[in-house]
Amino acid sequence: MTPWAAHLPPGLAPDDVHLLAAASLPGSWTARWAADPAHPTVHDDREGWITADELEHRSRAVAGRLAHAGLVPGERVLISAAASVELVVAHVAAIRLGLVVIPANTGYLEREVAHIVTDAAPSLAVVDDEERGRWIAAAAGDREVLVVGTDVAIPDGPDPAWLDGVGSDDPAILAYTSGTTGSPKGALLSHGNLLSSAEALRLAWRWSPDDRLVLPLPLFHMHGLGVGLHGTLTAGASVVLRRGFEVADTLGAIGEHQATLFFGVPTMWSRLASSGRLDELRALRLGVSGSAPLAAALHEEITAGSGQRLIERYGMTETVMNVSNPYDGDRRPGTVGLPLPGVDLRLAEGTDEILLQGPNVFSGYWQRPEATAETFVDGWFATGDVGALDGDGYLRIVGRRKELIISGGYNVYPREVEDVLRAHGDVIDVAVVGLPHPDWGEQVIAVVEGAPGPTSEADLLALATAGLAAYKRPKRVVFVEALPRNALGKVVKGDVVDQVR
Ligand code: MCA
Ligand code: AMP
Repeated sequence: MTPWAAHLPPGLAPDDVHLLAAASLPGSWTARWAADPAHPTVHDDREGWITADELEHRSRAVAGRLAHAGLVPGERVLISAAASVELVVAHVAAIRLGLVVIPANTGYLEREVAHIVTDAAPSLAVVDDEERGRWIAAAAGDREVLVVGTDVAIPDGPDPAWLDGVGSDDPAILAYTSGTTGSPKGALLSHGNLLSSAEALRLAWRWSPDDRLVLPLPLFHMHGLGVGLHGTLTAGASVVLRRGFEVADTLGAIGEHQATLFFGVPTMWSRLASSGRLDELRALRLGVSGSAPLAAALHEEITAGSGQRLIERYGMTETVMNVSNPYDGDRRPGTVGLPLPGVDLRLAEGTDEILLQGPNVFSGYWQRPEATAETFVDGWFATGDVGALDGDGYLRIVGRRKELIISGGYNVYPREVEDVLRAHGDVIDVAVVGLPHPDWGEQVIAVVEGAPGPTSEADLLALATAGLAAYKRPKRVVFVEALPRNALGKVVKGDVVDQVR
């Protein structure tokens, strides 16, 4: 039996599943808009609801302006803004035009933004902050980059001839991630990658036009964008955007809009559980957790307090969504479930590293053939995560081969933080590690070899504040006489954790 058959709605067989039938994201979305033009589609607090028809017309108009400004398919557009209807319209316009969207975290500082601009050479930037716009223009240097606000207030133009003309192999999103090693690289995802994953989730989670998602996740990472927004548009459903997560705001929106769906990272679920207001989630049809491990005890606490049996799932920037607990059948705490429709999964011999194949798996890193070659083993994508399968095929993530800290659902690469801190004169060497933490899941800690001066800790934190987005900054600095090293002189991170735990 196909391992993912367990995800399919009753009456549907694997042979009936055609994840790429619509060919591209616009192929899927425009069919939904035409089928029900009056459907309330996207909501924010400034504009209220816009219908499917309004989204179609507004994104068409913005696509006309972008084409009039000279943008052609394949050119990159960097988008960095808080969630809003305007942002969604700009994103959808770029996707319909065949532009490649680079979603960038709004918390990035100049160094982080400049790296992306230099690497990806975007022709257009959509930002909601003037300073970020100036950083982008400065990093672009002599190469011209058009910087606009989320309203894309530039002259109108006619409908471009190539509107909605992309196919499944055409690139859609360039998402920056450090991958298993090295400096941030752009993972290039095609329309087929994103569409197949959104379709798989639509089937597996029974996502229907009647669903209403409350979404406090940012739209600059795959969880909010590839799952929350694209999933909504592919299902012809409705999404209520929030500008961030806060317990009272989220619960208020869920109640006011009679939401049926809520997706969050474990830190959000843990804050909801601590609020004592889990009961307010009772009317949801489905709650989902992902991006970082959800503790089995928290999973059970949520079930007891809300009646919701959460679905935990596993995804990655490079592959969108891979594995999920099933909608029908056992949702097992401590596991991420079974491969999603279309996904093949196996564990590497000897290391148990999770390997993936499927229409959701990206084709490579932007202009990094070597990094791309390293991450594919005999045609399988090596995730850097280590897994174990139980007798029923449920996957448990038991470790990571890559050096990565996941704090509140955001990825922090120790090497990047270490490089920023090494600039300080008191630092002989530094190891950045993640320690277990009740709110963040893992907390970023810098362990410094060197003799501390009177202002060392404050100086180091100031360096971090100047060079790193807030979520990457160490929450604590610990000085040690010597970092633990192996016979080759290499710092042993596991021993560093034991040293400061
Ligand atoms: C904010 N801070 C953080 C984090 N977020 N520090 C560490 N880790 C974080 N995740 C900083 C703030 O800037 C602030 O710093 C201080 O910590 C306290 O902030 P607080 O108000 O508590 O934070 P918040 O604004 O409430 O944010 C917490 C959050 C947020 C809502 C959990 O981090 C968040 O939205 N996380 C989700 C990220 C996400 O979308 N991940 C999906 C990646 P200061 O005091 O200096 O100002 S996609 C992915 O992983 C794959 C594909 C997948 O499987 O989904
Ligand atoms: P990103 O690079 O932001 O796409 O993060 C992907 C990584 O998040 C994966 O490689 C996993 O290490 C981790 N991850 C995502 N979902 C889960 C989950 N449910 N449990 C444990 N780790 C997860």
